[in-house]
Amino acid sequence: MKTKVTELLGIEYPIIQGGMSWVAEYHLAAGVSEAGGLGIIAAANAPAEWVRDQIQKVKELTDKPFGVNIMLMSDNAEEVAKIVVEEKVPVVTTGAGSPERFMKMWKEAGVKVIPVVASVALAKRMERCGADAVVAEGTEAGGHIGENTTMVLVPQVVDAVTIPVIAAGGIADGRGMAAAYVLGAQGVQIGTYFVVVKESIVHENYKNAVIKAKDIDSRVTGRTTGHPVRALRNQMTKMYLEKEKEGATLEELELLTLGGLRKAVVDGDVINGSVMAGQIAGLVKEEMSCKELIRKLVSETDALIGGNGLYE
Ligand code: TUI
Repeated sequence: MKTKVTELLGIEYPIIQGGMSWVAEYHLAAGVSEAGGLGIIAAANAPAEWVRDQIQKVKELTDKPFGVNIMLMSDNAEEVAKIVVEEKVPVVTTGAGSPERFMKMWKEAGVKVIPVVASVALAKRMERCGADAVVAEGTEAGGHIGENTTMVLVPQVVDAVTIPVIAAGGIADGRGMAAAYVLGAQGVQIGTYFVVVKESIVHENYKNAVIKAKDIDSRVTGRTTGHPVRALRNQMTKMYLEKEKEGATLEELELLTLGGLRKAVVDGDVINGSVMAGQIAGLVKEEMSCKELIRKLVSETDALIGGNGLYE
């Protein structure tokens, strides 16, 4: 399954793992890379030295390419941006902002840069400042999201840039992956399904919540604050949405989500925590290894669209 994305990154299959805060640590990243995709460590809001340690641990487990995701709203994004260069990380993905300020440093160091974008405008800006590819992430995705759906965003980004486009948001099987190709993407980024794989260290309660979730079980909090976040509905999302409707202050709302992702991922508190997941959670039915999942995605996609020249 050779595409411009597999060539660019030196990987076997054009499947990259989402940079999920707290979830995307070295066991998962190494598992995805060893299975022929691109594993990602999420720096999120973690201390920079934790990120360095995670990078070194991935290198011990695999010789294959991997990446680090930098959450641009984080206070220590710059420190992590430098660590990526020092540790010779082959690929960086970014989220929740524009990585323009780090681009020159990364390009000079030979780091491949793949910003995650939720709009055509940002995709164009990223191409202009030297991005190697973009992930076009639809609002179906989990976590911090934009407004456009994947169906709408991907073909418009494909038309607007000449660099390869990787589709994200709502993809969890070969049908979604084949659809992404038909829309013009040359790879996919998958988050929600990787939450429940065997290599994922996420608390069992979180995995079970994703596996049990139905199509209508996610909610978007924070639309009024300008930071919309998709998570599975629970006591926290219910209270948050009620308070948002009542016009609560930013401080009041933040109290509800403070440390919420850690609560869910580490402590397994899926009632008060933030159980971030995409709308496609309804399609995620069982826990399997990274290898099994990637093999399943590739064989399903091949059966649908293999051999017709779309993977070029
Ligand atoms: O970044 C994501 N998903 C995320 S980040 C995140 S961290 C977090 N943790 C706890 C609470 C809240 C957030 C969780 N999920 N996806 C990529 C993405 N980027 N989606 C949307 C965007 C985006 C939005 C606006 C990128 C740029 C942007 O504007 C930038 C500009 O300057 O125009």
